[in-house]
Amino acid sequence: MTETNQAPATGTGSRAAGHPSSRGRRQFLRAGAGVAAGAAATVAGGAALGRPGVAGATEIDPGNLPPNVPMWGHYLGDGVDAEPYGSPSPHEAHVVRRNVPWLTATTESSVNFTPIQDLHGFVTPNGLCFERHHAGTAEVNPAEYRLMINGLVDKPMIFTMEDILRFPCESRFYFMECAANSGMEWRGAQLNGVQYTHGMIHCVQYTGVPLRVILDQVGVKPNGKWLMAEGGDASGMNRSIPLEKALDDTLLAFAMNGEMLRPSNGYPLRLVLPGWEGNMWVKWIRRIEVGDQPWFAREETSKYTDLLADGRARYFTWEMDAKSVITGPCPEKPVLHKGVNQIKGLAWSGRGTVKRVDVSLDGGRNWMQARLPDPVLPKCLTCFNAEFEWNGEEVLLQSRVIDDTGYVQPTMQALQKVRGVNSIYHNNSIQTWLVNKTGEVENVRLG
Ligand SMILES: Nc1nc2c(c(=O)[nH]1)N[C@H]1C(S)=C(S)[C@@H](COP(=O)(O)O)O[C@H]1N2
Ligand SMILES: [Mo]
Repeated sequence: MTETNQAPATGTGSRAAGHPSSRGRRQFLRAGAGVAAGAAATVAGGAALGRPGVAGATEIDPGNLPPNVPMWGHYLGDGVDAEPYGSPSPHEAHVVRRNVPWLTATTESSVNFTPIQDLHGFVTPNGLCFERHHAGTAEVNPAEYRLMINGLVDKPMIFTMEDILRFPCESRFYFMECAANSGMEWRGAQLNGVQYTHGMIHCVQYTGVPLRVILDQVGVKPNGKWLMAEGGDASGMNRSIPLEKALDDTLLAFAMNGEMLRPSNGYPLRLVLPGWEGNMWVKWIRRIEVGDQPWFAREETSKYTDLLADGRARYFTWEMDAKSVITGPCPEKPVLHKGVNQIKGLAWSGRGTVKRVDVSLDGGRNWMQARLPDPVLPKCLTCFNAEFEWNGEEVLLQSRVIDDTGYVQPTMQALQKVRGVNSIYHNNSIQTWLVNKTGEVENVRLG
């Protein structure tokens, strides 16, 4: 799975010679085939039906077709209270978080991925938000929960959940991306699915108390310039945070999408650092210490630093640079019919607001501007869409975001000039999907 395969015929020989302009651009590496099996099966299923446009419809009972009344119209359904906490239709059972078993040795120190190919709009449902734990999910009893604030403060304090809930709160939509999202793709196309290449991201509406409100209670001393946020899980994961960010838009969040946080996302209280790398969003937060310099904790020295092309390591890469990806078509969502097809995707920027998204059908030579349906919010996932006409030819799909700072999402080649190939974190390069002649979609690397 970690090997890449050189595409055998494409880009060389007589076919490419017939299209001299495309030579060179059409050299690419294909992703390993392991994860692709599911996608391939979907294509085969769709094709076997011989009815373009009815993707996913497997068996249709002719007795159910209009003007007949389908089975479910013949009897009383479940009443209210059948399910006090609702769940999705059993027909949506494929829309789940997934992990990559070979990636980590245990599930307690691991990650799973949001199925972004199956989501609509920019909000991630709570049960589908990817999880990243260093020591599993802490089972916190909110009645016994305490948040301590100490260090360079006038009055060290300990807060209960009841205390926290007495302060004025705010509700805001933010994306959170793990710095390791797309981290497996640095040396070439690896994982054949957008869930795996880009699924370490979620976007929910957080409700919480601005951290500045709580810091006001304890009074930060004039020499207090840094905070150390510490988790209450068995990993005690901690990160240094500059005071300016804490006083700006940082939240101590207790709710996501209208209900209390899920245990795996930090119940009952987590840090929300809009636009910044997921690792800093300390879950089950138990302590904040105020100091006059950063702590250089494990997660900001041995981990979450970026080895550059010149061999030096860059630390404190807080902001998540602008990034976008097409979530359909993608390896999990093949092109099922000729004619007009929809392109949909997600774009985001940790430095501000998405300004424009362009889409290419030819691997980045020509670009067309995608639509950005409302709302376009800062530090939040932004949907984009466009149409393309498919006539059965190969297409190299790409998207490229530009944010309101003027930053343009780079190609992998441009990124590697600065970052080399030994990076893990902060890969925000342009993704290429090859739509081949059967309509199947593959993760490929141009170059
Ligand atoms: N206490 C604690 N906080 C933590 C972690 C952890 O393991 N323990 N993981 C971090 C990492 S690396 C990420 S990407 C995010 C994941 O948040 P999520 O599980 O809500 O997606 O939480 C961060 N906060
Ligand atoms: Mo992370």
